[in-house]
Amino acid sequence: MTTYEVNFDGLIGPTHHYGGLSLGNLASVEHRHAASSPRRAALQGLAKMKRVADLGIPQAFFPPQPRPDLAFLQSQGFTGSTYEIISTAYKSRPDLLSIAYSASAMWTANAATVSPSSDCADGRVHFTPANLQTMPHRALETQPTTRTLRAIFHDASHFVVHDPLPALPDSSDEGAANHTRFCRDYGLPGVELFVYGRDHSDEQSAQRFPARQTRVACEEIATSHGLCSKRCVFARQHPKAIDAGVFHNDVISVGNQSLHLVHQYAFAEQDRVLAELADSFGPDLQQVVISNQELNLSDAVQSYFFNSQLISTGPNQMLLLCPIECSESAAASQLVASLLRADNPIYDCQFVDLRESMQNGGGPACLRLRVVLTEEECAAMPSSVFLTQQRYHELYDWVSRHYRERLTIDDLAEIRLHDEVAIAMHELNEMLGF
Ligand code: SUG
Repeated sequence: MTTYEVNFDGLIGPTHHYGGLSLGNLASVEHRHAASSPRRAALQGLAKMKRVADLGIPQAFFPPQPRPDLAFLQSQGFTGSTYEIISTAYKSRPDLLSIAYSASAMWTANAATVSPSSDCADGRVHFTPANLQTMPHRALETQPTTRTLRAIFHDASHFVVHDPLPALPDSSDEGAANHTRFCRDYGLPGVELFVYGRDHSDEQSAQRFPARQTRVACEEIATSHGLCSKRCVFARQHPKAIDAGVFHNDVISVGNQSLHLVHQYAFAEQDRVLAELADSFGPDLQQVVISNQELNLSDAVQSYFFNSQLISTGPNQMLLLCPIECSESAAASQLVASLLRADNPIYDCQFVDLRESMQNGGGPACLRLRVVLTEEECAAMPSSVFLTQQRYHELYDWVSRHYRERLTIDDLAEIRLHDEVAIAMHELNEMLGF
């Protein structure tokens, strides 16, 4: 039976803006309160999805979450009509209004951790929605994401959608952005790498920026998914990397099937981690360590090279879908050229313009959740989640008609924006039949 890696991208929402909400994410802080273009953002995201779909890779999407989250503003003490809540929040706490309007659910690599059925003891696909408890704007995503996953993966004979871990600092979880699966073929059992930034017994934790994932969270997920302990590796992020702006592991390491591209400073005790992975997987795991000399941490974070999508297009054939920023960085371009020359499965590199998302710290890989599914499991999901040619055109048209070309923090105060978004979301729900 054929097994696919299905990419679920987040359809970028109509309130995409630059709130400067993520400490430790350099791009988010740098673009704080700059004007965004929700329309351009969504069309860039759609173009990326189409490009992957056109390669013959199954491409699906999650709709944007309802915004603003009025319940969040009410929980912060704002009362009255919708208009009163929005206008008083804008005057007294614009930061909270920005949180309530955040479109951050677009970065679906943070939606959940997913283990394919071939890795799990009960032969079902397991999902744990991420609690995203470190950042208040991201924590708002967890419940709607859980509902979306349960709606799509509703067939209990194939899928288990767990409750998110408790929203406590000790079980802080950021989903697939800190999880990589290696396998010889998608349908065969794999080795799952879980990456965390904080541990109880950690003395050398990162100093400057928050470490968003804990070891406990990783272990609990591996256990509840029923993974074989011999096929799990746990690794702590290098504190130096976190402090250089590597707030998720997918900013410093990327893996697909039996290829792992990893920066020299991705992990603390890197030699031990790579040896454990090789032991668990077998000698045919190809580990390509990129030295700090080839691409220093600052260039890795600026170019987001490691946030490229490494896509299998055939047996032992991979395409690297890089952010366009990599073509503008001398070090990243040289690295791409040398990878293309070297003996590895990468035969092509394409650049994709996702600048609107990148300016908030989200590259190609942040925008997608990888879900490995057999044909039978695929057939157990509603087909409306897939991006067909027709759906692409419908969504393109929907975005073009409803999204603003420009959005600033001050615009969030307008009740007109609230109403426009409500109309757009209503039309989307009708179109998708959700
Ligand atoms: O959590 N940015 C996101 C970017 C997530 C990237 N995802 C992965 N690496 N997988 C974050 O920091 C910025 C929002 C703002 O500032 O308005 C933000 O949430």
